[in-house]
Amino acid sequence: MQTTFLGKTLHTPLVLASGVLGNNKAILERVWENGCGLPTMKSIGPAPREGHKNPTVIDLGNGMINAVGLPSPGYLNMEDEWQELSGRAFPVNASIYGGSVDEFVRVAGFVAAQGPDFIELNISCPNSDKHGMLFGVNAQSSHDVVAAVKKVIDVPLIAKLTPAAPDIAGIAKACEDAGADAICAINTAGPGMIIDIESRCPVLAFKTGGLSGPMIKPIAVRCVYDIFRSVSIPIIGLGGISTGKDAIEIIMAGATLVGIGTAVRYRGINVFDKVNKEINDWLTAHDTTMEEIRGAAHREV
Ligand code: RRO
Repeated sequence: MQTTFLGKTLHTPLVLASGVLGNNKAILERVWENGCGLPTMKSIGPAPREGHKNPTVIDLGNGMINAVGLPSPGYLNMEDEWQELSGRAFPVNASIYGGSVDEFVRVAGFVAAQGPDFIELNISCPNSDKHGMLFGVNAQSSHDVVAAVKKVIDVPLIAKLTPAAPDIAGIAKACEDAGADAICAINTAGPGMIIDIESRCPVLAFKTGGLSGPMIKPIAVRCVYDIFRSVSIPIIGLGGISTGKDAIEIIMAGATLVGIGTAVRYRGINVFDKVNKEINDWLTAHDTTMEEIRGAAHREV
């Protein structure tokens, strides 16, 4: 199921969501070999950062809550990773974050020079009061950071958005106007909180965290549906996609590519091959194609 995305040919329409499997070449290559068309790296930040204290990830059964806390070696301390990745045979999407427009620009400029196929601007992380989501909940700051980064890179830019924005379609439009080449929606939802009633304490050490997995799929589908109506750039749709039918649903909302994150934990690393097969089986049974169903939910009946 070859797909063209921003001028690149991907062997499948499935994307590994950022943050799920880290930045090691061997693991990114393994997901690609297992049917992922575009592996995304864990967000790279401006300085070394440990992340939050444990526990950082809790499985809630119908999804997960995480406050991993943006751990990163920092963009200047990844020589080994870039060296390894330079000889790769697969495409890579490098996710980055910053705490200011200047930091985003610095990290993006450096990372773009290391040869990723795409740069994903993470303006949507729920787990820091300083980085990420701060930008993506406001149209002006989203526009400003995209416009500034766009000036210093010639790699296609994908803006990753948060469902916490009151008007995600307006944010997507602001990113498109600033020069974003694609939108990725959604990052984790919330933030949420779980409390252990015996100890009477929030379970996560950071107290709050982003929600992912099946419980957020309707939010992701609504966000992609709204974004599709407000922009003409392609959308990577993700948020609770676990099966071929989930993928078909978000494609009908308007997604060109489909991201998978939490389902890697639930269905294993070959979830990509499984979902590709399920998409194909559904398309064959309905005698249709991906192109024909993209945005189908917008047609007047
Ligand atoms: O590292 C994290 O805590 C994290 C990030 Br950067 C993000 O973008 N989304 C998320 O759910 N967790």
